[in-house]
Amino acid sequence: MGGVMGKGESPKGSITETKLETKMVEAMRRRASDGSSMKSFNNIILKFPKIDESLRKCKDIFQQFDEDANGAIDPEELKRCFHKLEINFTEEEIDDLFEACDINEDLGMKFNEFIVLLCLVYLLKEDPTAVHAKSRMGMPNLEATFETLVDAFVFLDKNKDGYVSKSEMIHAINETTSGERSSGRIAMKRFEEMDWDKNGMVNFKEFLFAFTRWVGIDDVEDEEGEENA
Ligand SMILES: [Ca+2]
Ligand SMILES: [Ca+2]
Ligand SMILES: [Ca+2]
Repeated sequence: MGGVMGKGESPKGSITETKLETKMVEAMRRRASDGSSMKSFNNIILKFPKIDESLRKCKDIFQQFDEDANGAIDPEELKRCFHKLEINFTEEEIDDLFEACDINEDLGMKFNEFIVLLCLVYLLKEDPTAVHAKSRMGMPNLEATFETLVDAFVFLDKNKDGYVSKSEMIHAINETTSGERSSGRIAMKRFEEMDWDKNGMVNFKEFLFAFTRWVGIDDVEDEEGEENA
């Protein structure tokens, strides 16, 4: 194994850092200083069903803000959504978020894109100078789920630089799956899925998109009837 953790792992240069990504990484580093309540990789896996359930409930919120019911939230709908949720982001910030989460570049937030966007808002909205408020966005249940996702990321990001590197992922896996090679292989495969630009580092946005795929959120495409799980 060539890659020992150290200076060489700095993401600078290998990642085109946008303003938004810089903010995201900074917010994650601040949050990381509070530590993680996760004790193991397994701990995260065990939380999947609950996270899945909570995110699916978010479909109501999505539909509420998809005013013309075309299955996507366009930039104007998003601005009204932020206004309604009292999320005081500037136009530029909203545009940046939209662009960052519009993965298929169709100028609309599909359900999975919207969830990632809201979770990034949750992370970014944290004001370190403010007294800890009960709720940042007025959606306590959903925010608890977002907190779990942030917490999981912080657990994986051992050196607290705001990115999960391949070696951190290996570390997390080795720590917990004593001898279980197959689950380690699966986890590595998942890491590779997360790491879109293949630079060996995964940021929180990539992590979230991967997560929506794992729990199957991205399969939820404007289905008509109710799903009976
Ligand atoms: Ca719409
Ligand atoms: Ca889109
Ligand atoms: Ca890291």
